[in-house]
Amino acid sequence: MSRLVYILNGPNLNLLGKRQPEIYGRVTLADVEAECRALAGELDLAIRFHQSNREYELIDWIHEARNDAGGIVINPAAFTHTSVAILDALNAFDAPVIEIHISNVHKREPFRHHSFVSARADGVIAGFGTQGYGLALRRVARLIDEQAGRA
Ligand code: CA2
Repeated sequence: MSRLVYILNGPNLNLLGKRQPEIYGRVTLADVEAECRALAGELDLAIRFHQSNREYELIDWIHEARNDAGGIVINPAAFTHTSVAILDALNAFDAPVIEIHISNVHKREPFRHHSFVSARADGVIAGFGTQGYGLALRRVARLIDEQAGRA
């Protein structure tokens, strides 16, 4: 299986570290990308790291991942709670999918308790702050290794 992993981020995550630090912390999305790149090197993974405020762009990246990726880590942000279209796209992707949320969505408003994406995700991480990205990447690496008979 390919060792390329897509790390996809949904709407408003470009504001990470710049607003609402009490919920999302002070780490920026550029910091998260740098941490993921360093960890990917250790795990012998390649990554493509993207953020968009547009649902169709996230869907297009998921379609692109079908051609060449061995896994997807996705924080769909608010689309988590609304998007059947992103769920449908992920259902057409055959390798591991890990859903990640920076905050503990279950401790927040009831409308954040339901995720369409969780119906497809192989694992869900919530409430570990931005550290969750690294945990998700480690899990995808393990699943790829297991698939390849390396773990
Ligand atoms: O906890 C998460 O990672 C969320 O996916 C973040 C989404 C929210 O809609 C989900 O319910 C949970 C919101 C992302 C917005 O990120 C911001 C970061 C800093 C300042 C403002 C927004």
